[in-house]
Amino acid sequence: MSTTKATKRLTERLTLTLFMVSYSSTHKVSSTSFEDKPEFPGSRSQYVHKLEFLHPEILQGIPVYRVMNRNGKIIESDQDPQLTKDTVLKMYKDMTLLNTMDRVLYESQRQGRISFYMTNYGEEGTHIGSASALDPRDLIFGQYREAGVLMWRGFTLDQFMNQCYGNHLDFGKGRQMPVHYGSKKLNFVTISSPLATQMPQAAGAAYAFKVQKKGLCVVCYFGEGAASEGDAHAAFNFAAVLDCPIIFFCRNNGYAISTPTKDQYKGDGIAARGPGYGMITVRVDGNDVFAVHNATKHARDICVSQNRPVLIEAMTYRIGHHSTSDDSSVYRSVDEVSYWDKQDNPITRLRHYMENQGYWDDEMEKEWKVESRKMVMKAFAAAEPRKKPNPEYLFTDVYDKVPPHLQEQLKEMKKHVQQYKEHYPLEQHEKMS
Ligand SMILES: Cc1ncc(C[n+]2csc(CCOP(=O)(O)OP(=O)(O)O)c2C)c(N)n1
Ligand SMILES: [Mg+2]
Repeated sequence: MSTTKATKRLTERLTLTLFMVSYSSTHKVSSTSFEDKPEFPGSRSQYVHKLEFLHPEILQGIPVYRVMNRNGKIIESDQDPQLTKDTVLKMYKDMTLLNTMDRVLYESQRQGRISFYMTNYGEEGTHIGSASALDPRDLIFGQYREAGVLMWRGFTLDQFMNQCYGNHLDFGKGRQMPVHYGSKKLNFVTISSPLATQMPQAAGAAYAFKVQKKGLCVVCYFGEGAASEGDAHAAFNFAAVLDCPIIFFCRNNGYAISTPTKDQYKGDGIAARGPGYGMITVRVDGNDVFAVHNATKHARDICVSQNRPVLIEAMTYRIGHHSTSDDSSVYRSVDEVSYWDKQDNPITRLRHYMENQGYWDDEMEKEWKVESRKMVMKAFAAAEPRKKPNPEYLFTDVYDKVPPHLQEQLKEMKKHVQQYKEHYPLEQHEKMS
C-alpha cells in the first residue's frame, strides 16, 4: 500500500472513531466500547469480525419431547403426569370412540349417505392429550381434523352425526360441509374450509382475552400444510408482538393432502419457525398422549401467567386418506402407512400403559368395542332419517335483517322449487313458510 493510501485509511479510521465517540456520548450508549455492542433497533446481536453465514444444515434438529416409550413405559418418572385412573380411561375411551365414529362415518360417505368425511386416524393422541390439559373455558379454533378435542369437551355422538348429516338439529342448519363442527357452549369456534382462516382470528381473540384480563387462553390448531399460508405468518407475528395468550398447536402429520413435508419446507419443521417470531416453542411426540398433555399444560401456564404465545409442534402421522376425496395409495406406500398404524400408534401405546398399570385387559377391550360401536350406530341411525333444515335458511343468519335483494332471491327460490317440485325432495325438509 502506498504511503498516501495508508495515510488516507488512517484518517478515515480516526474520523470514524471520533464520530463514534461523539455519537456514543450524545446517544448514551451503555457499552464501554461502541464497537462491542451494536445498537441497531430490531436486533439483539453482537458484532463479529469474521464473515460467517448461518448454515441451517449444521444446526441439530429440535428434539422431540416424549414421556412414554412405545411399550407404554414412562421413561423418566418425574415426567409422569400422574393422571388418575378415571382420566386415563376417559382418554382411552375417547380416542377409541373417535376411531369407531370415523370408521362408521367414512363408510357412510362411501355408501353415498353423507357427502364428505375426514378421519382422524393416527392423530388421536394430539387431540386428547391437548384437550385434557386445557380449561374448558379456553377458546378453541380448529382446522378440521380435531374432532377428538370436541369429543373430550362433551360434544355428543348425536351432535357429530347431526352435523355430518346436515339435518335440522345441526347447529349450522345444514349450511356447512360435514366435519365443520362448532359449539358455542363448548367454546369451539365453527370450522372454516379455507386453510389458516382460523389463525389470525385466533390471535385476535387471544388479544381480546388479554385486554379483558380473562385469565384464559386461546388454542389454535393447524396442520403443517396450513402453516405455509400467509395468514399463519400474520397470526404468529401479531400474537408475538402483541404478547397474546395463545397456544399455536401444529399437528405435523407428514402430509398436506398428497404433498409430503419434504416438498413443503426446507427447514426443521414448524417448530424451527417459533424462535424467529420470538415465541416460546416445543416439539413433542404427538403419538404420546402424556407428552402432549404435559406440553400443553405447561404452555397454558406460560400463556396465562405471562401473556405470551407458545408454539407446540406435535409430530404425528395421518394414517387415513386426507379425506373421502383422496386416495393416498397413489402417493405413499402401504408399508409406510402400516408402520405408523402398527408400530407407532397413539392408541396402542396408551393401551400398553393401561395394561401395565392393571387398568385394562382383553376382556374389557372386547366389551368396550361392542358397546362403543352400539353407541355410534344408535346416533347414526337416529340422525339419518331426521328432516333436513328449512331451505329458507340459505338466506338467513348473515345479516341481522334479510336485505331486500336477498328477499327477492328467496322469493325466486320458492317459486322455482314449487314450479319444478318433482326435482326437489322437499318432503325431506322442514316446511318452508
Ligand atoms: C386456502 C386453501 N388452499 C387449499 C385448500 C385445499 N386443502 C384443503 S386441506 C389441504 C391440506 C392441508 O394440510 P395440513 O394443513 O397439513 O392439514 P392435514 O390435512 O394434514 O390435517 C389443502 C391443500 C384449502 N382448503 N384452502
Ligand atoms: Mg398435514
